[in-house]
Amino acid sequence: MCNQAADLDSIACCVSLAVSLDAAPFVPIPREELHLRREAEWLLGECGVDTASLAFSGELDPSESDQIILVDHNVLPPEYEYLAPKITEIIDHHKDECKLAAAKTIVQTGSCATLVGKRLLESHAQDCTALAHTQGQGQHTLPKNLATLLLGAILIDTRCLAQRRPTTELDRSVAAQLAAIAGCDSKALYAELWRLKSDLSVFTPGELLRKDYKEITASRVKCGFCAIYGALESISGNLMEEAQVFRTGRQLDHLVLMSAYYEGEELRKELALIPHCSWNQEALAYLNTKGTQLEPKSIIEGIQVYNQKNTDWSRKQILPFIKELIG
Ligand SMILES: [Mn+2]
Repeated sequence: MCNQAADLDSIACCVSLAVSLDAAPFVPIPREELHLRREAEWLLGECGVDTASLAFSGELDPSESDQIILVDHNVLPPEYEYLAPKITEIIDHHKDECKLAAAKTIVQTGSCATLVGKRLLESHAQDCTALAHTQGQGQHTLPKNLATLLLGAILIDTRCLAQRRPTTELDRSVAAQLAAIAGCDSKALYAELWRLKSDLSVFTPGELLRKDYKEITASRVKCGFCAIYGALESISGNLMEEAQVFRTGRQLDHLVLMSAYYEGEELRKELALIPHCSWNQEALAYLNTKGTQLEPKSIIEGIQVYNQKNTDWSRKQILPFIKELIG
């Protein structure tokens, strides 16, 4: 089961693990929203994964499974909390906030696909050794399409292994092993994935908000986080008005918009809080004490947009801070 944002990392981990274990990959978003994740949809196609083989929300009752493995998250979203007794294993790279009794592999790597890739490379290597013993032959490696799928996720999450944080040595070593199996040009694969991910021109503001979304609840305060891969100013249409509609529709107390984009070679990040309210100052001050380095940048439709000077941090770091604040 992948996380509620169902980004490429999450989907790649879920699909490759499910194929390897002969299990059902569960993607907890509506099927019609997969097309918003163009890079994921494209890479699945390139890797020969038929999206008909994936189960989306409403298509499968995960509680009917005896065993569920969580990938790319370690806390169940509120609507899936009832699955807690079924969770047998967790593979994740987010901050460990897990209260579930399950086998855990939680390591803060750049991409969860690194951890799933490591697992699958090891299990296939064991199969290979077993085969060599019984049959005295055979290189039994991870299938090329799964290696490509996982490699694509690592490249997107680590900006082609170039970003200082969160890229780790483990990301580099697993990516190198996967690239050798995939036999593709990592730079070209990354360029195409990034192009698809950052081309926002094909989406309405409402779609951009739904494209990469996570939600938390703490002390009955509900807060949503939209990740957007482009400068907020560059988005045509009434983004902030749509964000207000989105917030009201999901009954959120707060909505955080986080954007990331390149200006030439420079990575830029922005953050905006919706609605405009007194809580915002408290949140900004708290985030800045943690090192987020937010500075006023511009005002869009009456909403203050902040420049996030600490570009090493993404939603993975910011979300737990907000959870601490409201919890
Ligand atoms: Mn991830």
